[in-house]
Amino acid sequence: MNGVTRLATGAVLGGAALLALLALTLGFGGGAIAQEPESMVLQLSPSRDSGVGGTATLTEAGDGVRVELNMRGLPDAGVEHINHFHTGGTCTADRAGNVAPATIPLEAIVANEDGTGSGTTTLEDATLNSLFDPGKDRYIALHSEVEEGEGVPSVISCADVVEAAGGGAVSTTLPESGGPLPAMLLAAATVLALGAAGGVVRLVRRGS
Ligand SMILES: [Cu+2]
Repeated sequence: MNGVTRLATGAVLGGAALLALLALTLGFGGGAIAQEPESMVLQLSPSRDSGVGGTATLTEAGDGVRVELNMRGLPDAGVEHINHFHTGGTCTADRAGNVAPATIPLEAIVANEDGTGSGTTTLEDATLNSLFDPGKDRYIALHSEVEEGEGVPSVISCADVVEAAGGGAVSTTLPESGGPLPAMLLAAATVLALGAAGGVVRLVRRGS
């Protein structure tokens, strides 16, 4: 290994160390192994042409997971919509008529005048890892209005409880005060650090 190579390697390693430091600073991990984000957002999309969509924000709290649903497009103000985690199926299957059993009830949502509605439920002793277990199909389903004597009404909005392709969450969240997402900051830092490391390597090579 000649001096130039050593210098270049040092620059790259320095860049990597900087990246690791940035990752830690931004709250990713706390060790060498990346950890689950503390909050995940799932998008509920309409089933059966309901036009009802929304988000489910799952946040790991000290003693469980808080599940917050924020819906929009609800057709009738004042109507209560029950919703649950269903286990052993998917939204696609549900839409095809194969409804999986409801396993975890969530706080019912009452539609506001503007078609929005929200509900928050804390699932004690749950973890994001357990809810997002890749070995278990799960979905969050919001039902249409309960009609007396008609059993559980059909699902009108649905989100599969899965992590997005690429291994990350669908998205991570910050408090609603806003600001750039950590992932974006990390990406920017990565570009900067790699650019810096590359610049040093180029300088070293040019000098040789
Ligand atoms: Cu249900």
